Amino acid sequence: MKILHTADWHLGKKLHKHDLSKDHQLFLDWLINLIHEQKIDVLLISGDIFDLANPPIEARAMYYWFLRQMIQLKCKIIITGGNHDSAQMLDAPKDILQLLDIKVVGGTETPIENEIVVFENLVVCAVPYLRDADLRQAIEGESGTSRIENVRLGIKKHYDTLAVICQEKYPNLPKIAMGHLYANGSISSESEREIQIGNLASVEGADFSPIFDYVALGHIHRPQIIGGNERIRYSGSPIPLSFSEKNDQKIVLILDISANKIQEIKTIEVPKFRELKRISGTLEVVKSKLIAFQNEAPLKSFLEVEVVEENFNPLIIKELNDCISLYDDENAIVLKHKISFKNEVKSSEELFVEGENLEDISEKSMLQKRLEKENSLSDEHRALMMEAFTELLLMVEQDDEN
Ligand SMILES: [Mn+2]
Repeated sequence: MKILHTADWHLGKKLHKHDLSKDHQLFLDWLINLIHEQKIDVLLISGDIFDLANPPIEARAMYYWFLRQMIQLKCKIIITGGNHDSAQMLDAPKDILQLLDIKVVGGTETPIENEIVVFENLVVCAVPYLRDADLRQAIEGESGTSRIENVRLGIKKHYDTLAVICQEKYPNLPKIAMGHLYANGSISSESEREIQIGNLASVEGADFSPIFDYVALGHIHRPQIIGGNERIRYSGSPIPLSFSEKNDQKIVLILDISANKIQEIKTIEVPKFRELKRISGTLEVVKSKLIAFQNEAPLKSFLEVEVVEENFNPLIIKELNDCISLYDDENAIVLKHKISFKNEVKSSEELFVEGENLEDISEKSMLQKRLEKENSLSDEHRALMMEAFTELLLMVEQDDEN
């Protein structure tokens, strides 16, 4: 039996206001072909199908188009909700999708047994992103030493409960757990939203019961193994979702199971449908690089332009802005640009370098910069304010999703 693990598609995602639907379409065409060629039996998508709780119509249409193509391939599909997905939105069509052999677990199920999917000789614990309320419920009556510890305990308890049920009911079958969470030691990029109290409440690889033969994780966009344990993995996102991922090799994973054991875990590279590149230098250098730029991928490249000049000169800023707005090339699109001057005298009040976009600054780094200016605050106070702010941020984001 062959199982394909992927996650973090983020359908509907825009990168600096630029639509990624062509990237997603090319990925899905490629994936359908791969599933067909490799005769995949089960497809696991570990959360963040959509980028937004209320995704645009085009993204929803693409999702259903994909599921429609999959029906012909007779591949079992298991989809779980991520922190970007609305659990209710994903779950809305679940009953009709179930009839088509597509299992959707947008949010936690009651009873918890409903998260267990048995398909031929395989058991899958389809655990979605566990929200604060789910975790509070999980550890009712018992608690750790801090809120951070409680989150970790809540997550561990959820998996342990499933592990006990699976072991009792299906002692000899291979078992896979899905999850959308922040695991300790994982290396994130810039496109994940912080979860679990600002990533403080991380789950350890060792928190997953050894009865799980494989843990198919989502949330972190770089593919990686957790805690040196080959059986606990993030597949990462199939397409780059931020410039920080421009050099990452994107992958999907294929597990080969026979004799009720995982025999092999294969990494399949996703082709690069679009290049993300940074072009930097003085204005003259950048201009000539832009003219000479050659594209090697099917879609136009996305460029990040960074001009560094010696001395402050407003005319250079204007010239750069004109150059960017007039740049119309069949090879590339400039998504963002900025300029800085090495010898610029900055006023102490100035928080941002010239040309830095507001959308590039996270809410937390904004507060960080503000707190740095408060000389009367102790480090402890600063840390407390940051923690409270992180919690508020999480509440606002979760509210957005519902
Ligand atoms: Mn994600």
